[in-house]
Amino acid sequence: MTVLSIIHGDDADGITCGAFLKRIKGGEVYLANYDNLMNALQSVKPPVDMLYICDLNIRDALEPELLRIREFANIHIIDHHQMGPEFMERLKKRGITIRLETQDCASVLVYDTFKDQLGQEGKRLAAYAAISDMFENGPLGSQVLAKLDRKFAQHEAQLLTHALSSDQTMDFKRLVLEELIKYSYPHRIPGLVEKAIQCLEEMTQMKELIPENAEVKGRIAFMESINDYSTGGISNLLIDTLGTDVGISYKANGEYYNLSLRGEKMLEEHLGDMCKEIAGEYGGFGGGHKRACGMKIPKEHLQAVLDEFDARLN
Ligand SMILES: [Mn+2]
Repeated sequence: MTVLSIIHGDDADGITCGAFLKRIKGGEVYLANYDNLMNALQSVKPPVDMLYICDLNIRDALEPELLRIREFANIHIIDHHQMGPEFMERLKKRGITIRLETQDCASVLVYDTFKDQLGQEGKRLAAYAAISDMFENGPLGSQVLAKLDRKFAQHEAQLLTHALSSDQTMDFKRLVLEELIKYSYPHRIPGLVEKAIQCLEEMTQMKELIPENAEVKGRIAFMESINDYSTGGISNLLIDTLGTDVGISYKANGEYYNLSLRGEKMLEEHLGDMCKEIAGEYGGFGGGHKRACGMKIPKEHLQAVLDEFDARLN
């Protein structure tokens, strides 16, 4: 059997999925993200005959690629990103297995699927991912955390979160993956603590830049990403700094804009569904969770898309 795992390589949840799958199934781990998932799938060729896909937004447009791969490989999707019900049905009919639960993070779902093989220490890593992804109150996540020393798990998890947010180089993400495969404690991963502290300083500096660079319209704060700061990070800090219900940050990427949206804890609207809908209307794609999601749209539609959020949320 030749196994390949395509996982979300940008954050602790995705990388933990990769570490779990590597431990149990061996094979290669491909660190993908929402942007290059199509390329990742296009690169899958025999002799791969077992493909896992985790913590990625599997959208309808990827269907032809999945069916191409299905000709020579079994495909298992374990995820917590929303997928269309009809799309899922079509994939299942072709023998693709899907475990999709939106109330827990992907690593907790992978852990739950293989818990006999991953053991008690695997639970510790699943907890880091749940905390990092803010799914620690999920039906399975809360069980995973129940018997752990909560503050210890939280601190390790946030070191991991912050280090990955400050260093998104492939070298560092690969290092984290290799260490998590060994069930290392995050604070013992070389350089990780320093990167985590650096992230706190970068967050502080970003907060100091927000008042003069952001625009507030009713419940939403908007800001174009400046320097290399992640759009998701800025969106969170917009809410944190300005007290709005929603933060939207955007960054040019070739002919497109990438947008990240974040919502405050009590937000009633489902931003992920909104992203999916609006992106579709403007020739892009998007989606995600209720309070954390994103989209990619052709450059010329940026203002129209921002106005659309303004109209829907204000
Ligand atoms: Mn996730």
